[in-house]
Amino acid sequence: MAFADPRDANYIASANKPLAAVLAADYTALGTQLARRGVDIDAITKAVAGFKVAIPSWGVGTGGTRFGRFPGPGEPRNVFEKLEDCGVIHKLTGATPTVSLHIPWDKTDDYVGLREHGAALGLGFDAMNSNTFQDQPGQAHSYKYGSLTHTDAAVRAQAVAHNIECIKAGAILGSRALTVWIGDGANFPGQSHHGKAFERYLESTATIYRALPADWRMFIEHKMYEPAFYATVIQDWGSSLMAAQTLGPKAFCLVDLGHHAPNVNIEMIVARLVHAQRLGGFHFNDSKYGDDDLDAGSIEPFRLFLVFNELVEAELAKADFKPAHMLDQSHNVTDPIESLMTSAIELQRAYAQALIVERGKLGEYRAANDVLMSAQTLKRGFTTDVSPILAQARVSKGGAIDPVRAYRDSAYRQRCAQARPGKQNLGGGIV
Ligand code: RM4
Ligand code: MN
Ligand code: MN
Repeated sequence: MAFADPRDANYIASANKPLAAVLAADYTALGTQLARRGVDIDAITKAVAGFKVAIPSWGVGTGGTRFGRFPGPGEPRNVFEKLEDCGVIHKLTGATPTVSLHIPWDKTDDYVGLREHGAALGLGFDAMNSNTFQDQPGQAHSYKYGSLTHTDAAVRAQAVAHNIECIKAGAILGSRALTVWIGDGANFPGQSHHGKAFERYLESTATIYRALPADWRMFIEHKMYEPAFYATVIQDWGSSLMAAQTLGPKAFCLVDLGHHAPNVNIEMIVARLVHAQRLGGFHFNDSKYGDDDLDAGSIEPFRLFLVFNELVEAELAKADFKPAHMLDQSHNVTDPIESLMTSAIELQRAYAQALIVERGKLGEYRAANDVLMSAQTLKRGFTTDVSPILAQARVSKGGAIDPVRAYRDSAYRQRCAQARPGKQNLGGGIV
């Protein structure tokens, strides 16, 4: 089998060549269509080309469920190899210049080397993620009954110290944010005092907060349930917002799209957090039932569009509005590189669809209480096929017109399968 390096500019150019004429024709046709709506296609393409989303380091390996894990060929065996796969995603899509690390999964004794490895691949580092939802070998205290909110002060101190260690590692890497998600909660009524657990959370996170460098932010990630199945300490955006407002101006809320009850109106949550000026960022993924961590836009693309519609409104109202975009997905049955590239593109799609909404008209229909035309005007953005804009934006960044095809044709995965002989972890678990 012939291998090619999918990160190589010449390779990408040759992969693009046979597709360029069709793209040019489609782009021109879409441009004409949008011009009739008063929308300048090149301005949209430029905005899409500026869109960035971080890759979760834990996403490039095959995930798993609590029933099992089915490893794919050529999985990265350490954080350095994870970065290489992230480099492929970024070169082909032009949309993912940063990686979000998870400690201790990505722990290394050479953060300077890791930063340099990233720089050589064109990658920087987004938010650091702490992990106090699993015990690690040799750890003094167990997190079985909680971490930052544990009843025992020694366990809380250990969890706080871990978060501070994540900040220190991130400072070497050039990261500027810490994401805190805890699994703390209760499986049974009576197990935990809801009020006191939240107070312990505020006390622990205040210590972490004080360790943040001046230009850092802390993202508080809420999740309704799992692993605590009855009550989770930071279960919703209300708890998250209260915590952020109590902690101080560097604390923000992080919305993981999979962390809500089915049918919850997430775009409303986004609008409220924007209003409170506490929307820190997102973990994008999609889901049907729970925290499924499926590819962004794969189940409910309209909901994703509606979230981006709020973001575009916020962007128009405030030029420096820049929430952190991160993916948080788990790939069980697809090639992680393909899923992550596709997800990054789906986010750009939702962004482009939201950008082309005729907002002037929408405002007029709203003011006149023309409900049907308001709904139609908004939906027109969603039903427009913006694919040529996305492809053109990728080309402008040196990326591929068809990233999945270019990736498959390069046989990168097959090369990894040879170069990275199996680390066969057949146990269950989330990673
Ligand atoms: C959680 C949450 C966190 C992620 C872990 C792996 O459900 O989404 O963001 O770090 O999973
Ligand atoms: Mn998440
Ligand atoms: Mn999750």
